[in-house]
Amino acid sequence: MRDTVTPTHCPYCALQCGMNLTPSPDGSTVGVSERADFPVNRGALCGKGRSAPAVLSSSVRLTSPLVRSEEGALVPASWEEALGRVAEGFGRTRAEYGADAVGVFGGGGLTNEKAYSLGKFARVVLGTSQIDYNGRFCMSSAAAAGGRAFGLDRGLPFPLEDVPRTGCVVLVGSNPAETMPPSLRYFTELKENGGTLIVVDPRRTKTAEHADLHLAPRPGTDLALALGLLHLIVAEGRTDEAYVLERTAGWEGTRAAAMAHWPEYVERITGVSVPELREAVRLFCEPEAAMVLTARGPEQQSKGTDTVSAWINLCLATGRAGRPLSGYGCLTGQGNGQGGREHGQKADQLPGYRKLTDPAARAHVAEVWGMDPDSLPGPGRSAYELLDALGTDIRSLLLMGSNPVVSAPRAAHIEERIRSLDFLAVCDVVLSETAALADVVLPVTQWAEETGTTTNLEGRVLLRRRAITPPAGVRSDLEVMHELAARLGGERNLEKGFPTDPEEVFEELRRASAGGPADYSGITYRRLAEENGVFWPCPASGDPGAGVHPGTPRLFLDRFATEDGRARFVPVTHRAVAEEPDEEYPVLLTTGRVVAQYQSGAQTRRVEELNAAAPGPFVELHPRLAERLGAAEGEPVAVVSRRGRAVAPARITTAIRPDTVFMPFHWAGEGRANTLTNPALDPTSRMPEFKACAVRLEAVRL
Ligand SMILES: Nc1nc2c(c(=O)[nH]1)N[C@H]1C(S)=C(S)[C@@H](COP(=O)(O)OP(=O)(O)OC[C@H]3O[C@@H](n4cnc5c(=O)[nH]c(N)nc54)[C@H](O)[C@@H]3O)O[C@H]1N2
Ligand SMILES: Nc1nc2c(c(=O)[nH]1)N[C@H]1C(S)=C(S)[C@@H](COP(=O)(O)OP(=O)(O)OC[C@H]3O[C@@H](n4cnc5c(=O)[nH]c(N)nc54)[C@H](O)[C@@H]3O)O[C@H]1N2
Ligand code: SF4
Ligand SMILES: [Mo]
Repeated sequence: MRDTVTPTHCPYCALQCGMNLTPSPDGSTVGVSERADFPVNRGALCGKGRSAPAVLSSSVRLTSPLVRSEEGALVPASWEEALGRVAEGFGRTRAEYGADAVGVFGGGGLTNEKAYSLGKFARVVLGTSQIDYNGRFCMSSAAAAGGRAFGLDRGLPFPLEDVPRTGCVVLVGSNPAETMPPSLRYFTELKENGGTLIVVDPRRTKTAEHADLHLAPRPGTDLALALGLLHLIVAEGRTDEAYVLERTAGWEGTRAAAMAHWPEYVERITGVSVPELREAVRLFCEPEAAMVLTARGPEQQSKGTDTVSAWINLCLATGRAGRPLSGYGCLTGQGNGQGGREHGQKADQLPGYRKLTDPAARAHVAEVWGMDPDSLPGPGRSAYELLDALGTDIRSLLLMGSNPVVSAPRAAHIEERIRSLDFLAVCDVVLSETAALADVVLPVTQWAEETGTTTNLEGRVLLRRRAITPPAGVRSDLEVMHELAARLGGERNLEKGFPTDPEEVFEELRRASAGGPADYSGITYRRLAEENGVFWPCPASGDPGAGVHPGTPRLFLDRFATEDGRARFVPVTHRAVAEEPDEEYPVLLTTGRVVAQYQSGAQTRRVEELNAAAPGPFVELHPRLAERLGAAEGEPVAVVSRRGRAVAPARITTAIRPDTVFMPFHWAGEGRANTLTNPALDPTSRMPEFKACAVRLEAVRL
């Protein structure tokens, strides 16, 4: 008899907590229970994970394709008609404007199989270079900085289980107490073991409450902060000279840049006092081993890449990378934030974390795809640039796994760009704010209804299993790509390259990734089921006698992934945020998350208990600022930037700097934080400055 309990993983964040699902006897609902065998969360789940089955229910989701009627309404249609319209829409754009006028926008929540197929679909079926995804808005700065320092980007180069055993952890702009609650245990265990926790955040968050030392810099000044710390490290003779000599390159330039950032100067820029800087250096340098972990705070800046480089430099100067229990890591965000950035939905990328501009990579992947490497398009635009080109260079868009009307910077402008498209097709599980603007909406299956792999923030590849039968009327993203390939490929039978069975897709992904930086070729569904996850790189063994590769939980212990095996210092210097406060816009706005909502809220705003816990947007501000404004707790305030105006109730707290306000970005409408945000892009990662823009506040008279 088939076991009715299915061990699987949460649909939301990159922790990818293990959970057991048990369908009710009639199959209409599914229960979540503890899955103690999965080591990352050891049974613990946050409220989002526990309530995730609510979004499987047909009362909140799409169960029929929708097409735009002549009167302009979205009306139910058959799959035949809906798919036909999509093929026709893309076909027309391609005929009129060329292949690059069709764009594709993907998501870091898509499984590896979907992300891989989407990248292939864009390049092989649509023949477009114009594909990017929401991961660009997520960890792209850390990825760029990690790549240039270590020669390889994997969010965490070690498993989370190493965290409690190190001596000190610096969490920079990361709030795991709200964004990955079960992971907080690793940090509290660190403290129980005698280690220390430093939290760098302009707000005293729930995470900061656990810190031995909380540094509250002005938003957008983490780069200066890291340079000030490095200055003190050098001045106090705390560098690890032997390590720097043996394992790194480029120290002199970085040392010189740090020496120019005097602690007093850094104090003026950041608002963090010199004694606090000294204390941070002491806590970080005294133990044998230490870690720096960054998240979106320092990364979502127009200098996010350099900022992360500054923190990596700190690790390299003190010998805290590529050694046991030491290192730099980025806490990635979305369910497949790691795998989704490896297999080709990024504008410049081919599967296996290969570069689209590398002739050898093109030749390898073209062979797997059965095509001439010369017909593979080149790199396209980054996410914001792609969205900004909608309705002009890009006339039609396929959107899979993102809700940019809520989550893109300068969202009112992006919404207008989306409305100006000739044709928009959206695959989603719910009618998101962006899907509501589509010409065709295709309702798809989700996590518990389909099998696929994700790669969590540690680089651990996991098997998410199908536990229940999807409702009638929905199809998987893989089926959608298969059907569209058939319709758009003409005589070429392109659908054969788009299997609908996820395992078959994974088998091809293994071959496509073989030999690349993110090598999955030694990983099979069977291994994933038996071993509870495998860390990449995991090459297939060429020699049958050699046995299987065990996977790589810890990277860089012997050498870094650069040509000479040394890590690279990258000299960086402080620069201001793209939009400094001035008389007209005197306050800095930063944005982020609350525990009970997820991202654009498309899924979690449809769950009753989560809405009860986090019913709507708010503006967090300091009592001094509130007083000046005449704002009272719970009463609406308007936040105005050069991009627009948003209104939400005041939440007055001393836990935030008096020169800064914070808004969560989970809501649409009047309280949409992204109406305000600045799309100034990092020159390397093309990350927008979500974490700092100049605003003014206005009291709203009721
Ligand atoms: N509940 C919940 N959990 C989630 C998500 C969600 O939407 N909701 N999303 C998932 C995803 S995709 C991601 S990327 C992660 C994000 O996880 P986090 O990075 O932890 O989340 P954020 O709230 O965006 O930002 C973290 C902190 O950065 C601080 N911050 C703001 N500006 C600055 C700055 O200039 N410098 C510094 N040092 N800090 C600053 C904010 O005050 C905030 O507390 O969470 C994942 N988990
Ligand atoms: N101001 C501000 N803005 C931000 C951020 C910030 O910190 N501040 N953070 C940024 C970050 S880090 C991120 S990751 C983005 C995220 O923002 P979005 O890209 O908007 O992410 P989601 O809200 O998760 O959107 C995913 C969409 O895909 C749907 N979906 C879920 N599973 C599937 C599936 O399997 N197939 C398909 N086809 N659809 C599916 C969901 O219903 C939802 O509509 O927001 C960015 N925007
Ligand atoms: S922490 Fe993340 S993966 Fe774990 S249950 Fe919550 S949302 Fe799901
Ligand atoms: Mo993210």
